[in-house]
Amino acid sequence: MINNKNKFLMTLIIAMTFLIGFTANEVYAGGDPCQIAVCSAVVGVDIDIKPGSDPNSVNVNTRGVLPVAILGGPDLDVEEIDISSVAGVTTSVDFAIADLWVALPLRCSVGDVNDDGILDLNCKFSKNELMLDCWTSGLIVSGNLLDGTPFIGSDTIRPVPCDEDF
Ligand SMILES: [Ca+2]
Repeated sequence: MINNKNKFLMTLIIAMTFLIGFTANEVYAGGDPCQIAVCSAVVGVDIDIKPGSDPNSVNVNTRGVLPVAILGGPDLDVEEIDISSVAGVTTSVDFAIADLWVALPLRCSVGDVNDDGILDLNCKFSKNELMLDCWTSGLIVSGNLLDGTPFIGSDTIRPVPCDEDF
């Protein structure tokens, strides 16, 4: 288990670096000046996969959509999110660089998914595009606010039906 945990942490760090680079490249591609102060100040956000479920059991053998909420809070007004910048990448306990595959949400809409009175951004990802398998451990979601500030957050996935003792 310690070995798997270390692998997971390594994957998380590499995937986050990868996604932040992806986000920064998007800013460049848009022709906007990416000021160092803005690019380095990454906002941490709360992600809730399958809102209302815990653990987040996801059938990796079926297609369909995976609902992923970016939870609004006192420090995050989800209406300030540039929806076109939202992207996800799965983390895996059996990490390989080739597994890093950025998926864009099929669609996102604003609504209060957890009934706390604060709006959330509810996105649907294609399970197929996320390349889910029995080694999937979670999903990292990144994007930009409309002012260019990047944000990132993650939540865990429990792939099913899978042998837990792989
Ligand atoms: Ca809410």
